[in-house]
Amino acid sequence: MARTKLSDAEIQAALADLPGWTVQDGKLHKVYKFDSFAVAIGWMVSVAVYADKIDHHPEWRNVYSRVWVDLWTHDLEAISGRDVDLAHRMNELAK
Ligand code: H2B
Repeated sequence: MARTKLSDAEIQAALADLPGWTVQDGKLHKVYKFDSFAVAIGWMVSVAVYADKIDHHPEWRNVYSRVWVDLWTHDLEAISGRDVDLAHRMNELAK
């Protein structure tokens, strides 16, 4: 999807297909819980490789086996299709 601002309706439609994701403070938000720190970091590295490839980078915070993620497009100060793409990839890589 393009890096263009999504409408509220488009965001709600996208969330229906993104288990665990919500909108919080205007950003796509999810907290991932993994089996260990090593698994969490491994997932973050996999996500980081993809994020850099598509030039779209997450805001996130790791504590032990949890990762708090906020996705939004700072160039637009909005949620865009690229955030939805990255959220899908994060869920896929967490399976
Ligand atoms: N990541 C996110 N999440 N939002 C952006 O607006 C953004 C980005 N812009 N990664 C990119 C980098 C931009 O700064 C570069 C120049 O393409």
